[in-house]
Amino acid sequence: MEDLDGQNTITNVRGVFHRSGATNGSACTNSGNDCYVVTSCGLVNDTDPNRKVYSCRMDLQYYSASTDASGQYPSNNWVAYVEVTDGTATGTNNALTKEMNSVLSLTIPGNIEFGNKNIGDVTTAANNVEMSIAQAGNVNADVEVSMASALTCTSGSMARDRFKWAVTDVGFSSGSSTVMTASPVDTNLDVGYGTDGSPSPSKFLYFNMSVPSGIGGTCSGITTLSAISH
Ligand SMILES: [Ca+2]
Ligand SMILES: [Ca+2]
Ligand SMILES: [Ca+2]
Ligand SMILES: [Ca+2]
Repeated sequence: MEDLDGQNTITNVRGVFHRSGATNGSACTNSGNDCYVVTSCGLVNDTDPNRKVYSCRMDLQYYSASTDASGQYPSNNWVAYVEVTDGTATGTNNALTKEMNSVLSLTIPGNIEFGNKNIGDVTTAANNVEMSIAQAGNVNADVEVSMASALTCTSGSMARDRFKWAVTDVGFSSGSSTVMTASPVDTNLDVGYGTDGSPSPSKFLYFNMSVPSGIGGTCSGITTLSAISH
């Protein structure tokens, strides 16, 4: 920035990066969701005696509100506001705008472990597998579930329809449990947006199984879970 009566008369630069709809705009209160304030940015003299170079570092949170077309606030954008204070005159300011991109990301555990089971066992709400899936981006997200093939056991195999998923804590026999399919199905899990108080809200996905006869040993297979926009 430039001040025509000399770089030394520039006393402070305040930087704010905020969502255009944030409460109080450029006078907003610090929040990882929609407002980042640096009250005194770094100032370095330029070789030009009328100029100083400023830097306002802001470490953005992954849950910063998205404002692009598929974001949380598509009609908003983000405003980079810079206010310069001079020892002898009222501060001046300038602002630039930018969209905050949507980042689709969930933390999904790597394993579904049923543990030891006997032939004929059918899981219930009391012993199903409860998988916690947490927000890791800034998009309201669902999970798609699929199982490409049967599970292979030490002897025999377990067909896909021996496994079900649910978004509520119910057993295999419940009407709210859905049989695994080869093609991905939207669970509509609805993992919400993070906030300062709860940066990674999570939801549970429940897995149930019914153990057939004619198998033995250890069974394993691949269930695919993918994050999609809600
Ligand atoms: Ca001045
Ligand atoms: Ca926008
Ligand atoms: Ca349970
Ligand atoms: Ca959906």
